[in-house]
Amino acid sequence: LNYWRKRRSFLDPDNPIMNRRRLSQACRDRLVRTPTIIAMAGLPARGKTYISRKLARYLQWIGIKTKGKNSPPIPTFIDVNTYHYYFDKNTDHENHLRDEYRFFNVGEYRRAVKSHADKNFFDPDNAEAMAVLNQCAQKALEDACNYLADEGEVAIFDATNITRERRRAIHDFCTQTYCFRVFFVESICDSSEIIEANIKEVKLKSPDYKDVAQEEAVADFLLRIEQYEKRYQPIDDKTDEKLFSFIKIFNCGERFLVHKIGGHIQSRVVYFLMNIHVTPRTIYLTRHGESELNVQQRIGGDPPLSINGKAYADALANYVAHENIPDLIVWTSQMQRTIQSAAKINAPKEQWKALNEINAGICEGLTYVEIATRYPEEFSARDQAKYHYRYPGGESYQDLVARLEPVIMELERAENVLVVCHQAVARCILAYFLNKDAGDLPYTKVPLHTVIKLTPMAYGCLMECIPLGTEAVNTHREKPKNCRPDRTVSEALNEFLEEPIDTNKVRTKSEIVYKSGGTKIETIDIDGNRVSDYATESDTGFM
Ligand code: ADP
Ligand code: FDP
Ligand code: F6P
Repeated sequence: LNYWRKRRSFLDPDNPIMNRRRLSQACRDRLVRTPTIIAMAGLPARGKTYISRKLARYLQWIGIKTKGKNSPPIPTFIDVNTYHYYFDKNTDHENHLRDEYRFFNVGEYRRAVKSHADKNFFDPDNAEAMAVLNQCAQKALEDACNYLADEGEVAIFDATNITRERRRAIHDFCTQTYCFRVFFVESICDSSEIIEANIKEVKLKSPDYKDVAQEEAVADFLLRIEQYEKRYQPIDDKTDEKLFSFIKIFNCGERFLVHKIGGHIQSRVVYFLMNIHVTPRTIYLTRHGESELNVQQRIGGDPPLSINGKAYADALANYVAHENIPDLIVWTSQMQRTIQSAAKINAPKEQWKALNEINAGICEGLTYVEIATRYPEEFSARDQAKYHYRYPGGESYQDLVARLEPVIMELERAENVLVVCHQAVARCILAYFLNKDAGDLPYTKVPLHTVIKLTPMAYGCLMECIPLGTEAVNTHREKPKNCRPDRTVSEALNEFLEEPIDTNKVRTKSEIVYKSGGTKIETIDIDGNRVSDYATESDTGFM
């Protein structure tokens, strides 16, 4: 990626980037992994931030880097004269927590300078305010480009970008100062009901309207939109904007206009944007009931349900009947244990091969103790990089995510769905909805006999865990402290064995019976603690 790095040596004629820049645009566009700036466009309250968040989450999940380890910290203060950003050391921790920040939202940059802005701040005749807005946009774009020059593959630049002049500046900066691609996503909406609902759902919670009464805030935001309307020039392919790559989304996906799509990333983005919707719905996720191999702590295989597992199948059918979910569809894998778990549910069912459990290759049917004994190097290699580790003859979590992408796309298109799947598969699906990193994903606790209810919200996902009150073993294995590849077999085993090695006796510390807390519906985390009702993507308590 050094290749894309510029600026410092931008004026150096020997700089290979300059040479690359001399390559024709056509040649550059044929490169598959050219970093891409996705620039949003549209009036306020048109879902730009919603789309940015969702897109960033999707791209990150499919393995396209849309944020770095060092995501841009949010400045606490900007001196608009010197154009210096100040970062309060005390907020480092907070900034770290905001590592979920996977796109560059100009509103955040602006709020760092002017925390509360009313309609007057957005008046096009307010030259001082316009200068601040432009500087914030410029700084956010520079940060986005620096992120791409460093390590990112996609950076999402979330601003209104409503004038042709601004879009031209973005395009030229990204393609000429850097060698990036630019893709505009414009959201257009003329439904006053949608706009008012959007304002009520998200804008009233903005720091801009802290301590402002609801009615006053809605009225002010509508006037803010009017200020923007004075300058608004939609993307126009009758002007020189015909050279740009863009998608226009009309009224929440009622209609699309797609123009000059360039490359792999843009076509995936377009496909994703054409599948998402904003209709309220709930996704129910559960693992199958306890299986006969779960009882023996063996992984994989295609076993039937245990006695406890059958009780869960009854409890699940009962739960679904009581929830009264409109037009529910049930998806299972093609393995016995999920099909049996869903058998008694009164709803249409579909089997997906893509939902089958991770294939553990040569380790299928073994206990973790047996794997550690027979294949100690494999065992520790897995815990060193569990997401990327591929079982010999089997799969990795990364493979699983690729296999599950069509399922996620269908989940985006669907309304109420119950997915009955497996431990590793459920972790991948949860990682998508809860924005989990690849490092955390394979260790997410997803207990048996628990329904996880996911309700997508404007900027996140509400998660509720509902244990259905039937006992099951715990199949979760913690990451060992010592994952060195050179550790001995006995070190590997003693790390998680309760008693001295006796490979005939299949008993590990993780073989603790998980007792669920009755049938009362409550929002809890896996350790039994209550979590807040609104679980944002980063604040789910679900680890
Ligand atoms: P903006 O960033 O454009 O000011 P937000 O993203 O903050 O707007 O608005 C969020 C709201 O937009 C959510 O309530 C969401 O349901 C809604 N929304 C999502 N997609 C669209 C769309 N394509 N058009 C209009 N509204 C949308
Ligand atoms: P946001 O909704 O993200 O808060 O309301 C429009 C707004 O963003 C303002 O808050 C922000 O100052 C502005 O957009 C930034 O974008 P522009 O510079 O493109 O107007
Ligand atoms: O133990 C149940 C199970 O679904 C196995 O079939 C599968 O191999 C395993 O969980 C996945 O969990 P982990 O990746 O933590 O081994």
